Amino acid sequence: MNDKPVYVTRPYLPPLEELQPYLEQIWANRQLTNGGSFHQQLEQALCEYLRVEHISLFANGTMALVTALQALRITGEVITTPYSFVATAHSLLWNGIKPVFVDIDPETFNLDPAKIEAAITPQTTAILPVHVYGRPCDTQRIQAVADNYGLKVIYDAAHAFAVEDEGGSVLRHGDLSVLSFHATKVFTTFEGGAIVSPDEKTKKRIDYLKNFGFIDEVTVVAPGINGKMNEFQAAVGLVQLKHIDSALSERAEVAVRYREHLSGIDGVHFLPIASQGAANNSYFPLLIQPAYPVSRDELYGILKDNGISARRYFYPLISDFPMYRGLPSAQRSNLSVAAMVASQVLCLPIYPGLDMSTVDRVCDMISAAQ
Ligand code: T4K
Repeated sequence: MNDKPVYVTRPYLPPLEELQPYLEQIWANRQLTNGGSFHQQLEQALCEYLRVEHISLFANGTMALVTALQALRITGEVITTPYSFVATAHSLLWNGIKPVFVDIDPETFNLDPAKIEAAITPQTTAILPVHVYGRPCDTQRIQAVADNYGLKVIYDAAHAFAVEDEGGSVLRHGDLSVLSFHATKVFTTFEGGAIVSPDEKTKKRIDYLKNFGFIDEVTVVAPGINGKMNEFQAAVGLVQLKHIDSALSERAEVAVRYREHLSGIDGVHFLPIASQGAANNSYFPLLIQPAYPVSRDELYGILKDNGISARRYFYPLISDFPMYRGLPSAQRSNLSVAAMVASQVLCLPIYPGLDMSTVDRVCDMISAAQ
């Protein structure tokens, strides 16, 4: 057994000396937060890199989700996916909104657009889909349903940094998109997040909502919150951004290696290769199906015993947690695809700096269980 633990992800950290000048500037200026110069620079740099018009930075992705719902004054019921990190649905509860779970598509693991319509009631005001693993939702079909019923669409794009489709950034879809820059994400500011807005007016509303509702020294126009990203986080982001392309290509190399070594194993299924740009390899999920000789949980245990920390993202389903399972839409019969995927999924280690010999070792363990 190799004694160095292998995690499902590790943050890419740029050389420390690259951060030094930024820290010196913070120490000299003593502007630590509240929209300082690094905050402004990072908003600008991310707009350029992601090719979007308006970005508002946040302290973390969850606060960004909660604020996005506030910004669009969403109330009543919101249709969402059970197959995500729990923060997606928690952001609804924090706004006093009832989540309505709809099943996922068996090919993409994203919200199934064909099943949304049946879940709409007079109380429905919005759809909150997730680009799971950074793979784009069927944005056209979701928008068509939303337009038909006058619903807003907020994308939880926590996994979808730098993901594009034929028309450009996937973040341009819907009314708002929300990113996470947590330590486990492709692009990180330690903790952090952002909302992408389509216009200046919406961005302004979001910006005052994240700063207690202040629009000037003496005027508060809404019951805002403190959701601001600080200058240290923004500095980390500016340095990170210089390395993001190589970090993304290192991830892509790991994904290619897994596909080469794991294809053809009975009972091991992976998502199809996305077209170029339409995936950031933020995760490498497998489905461990009945044809595989041991169960998903047994394989998880075998890897763990050998120092490999694969993760069952996203098991349990959000709808199985105590604060959700009493909802009518949380019933298993309503979410059979999601339940099946959650029982079979295993995300393998993938991150920049993961060496190929470790990737091969993981593949050998998966092959050996045959
Ligand atoms: N929406 C979606 C779809 C999301 O996936 C998330 C977050 C959100 C919204 C909310 O965004 P934030 O508010 O978090 O910005 C992690 C993350 O905490 C969470 O950010 C993420 N999704 C979720 C999918 O994963 P855990 O509990 O699995 O993380 P943890 O601490 O077990 O870390 C996983 C592995 O990462 C560790 O085994 C080692 C490595 N790691 C982790 C940290 C924190 C490091 O190497 N360094 C680190 O600092 O939730």
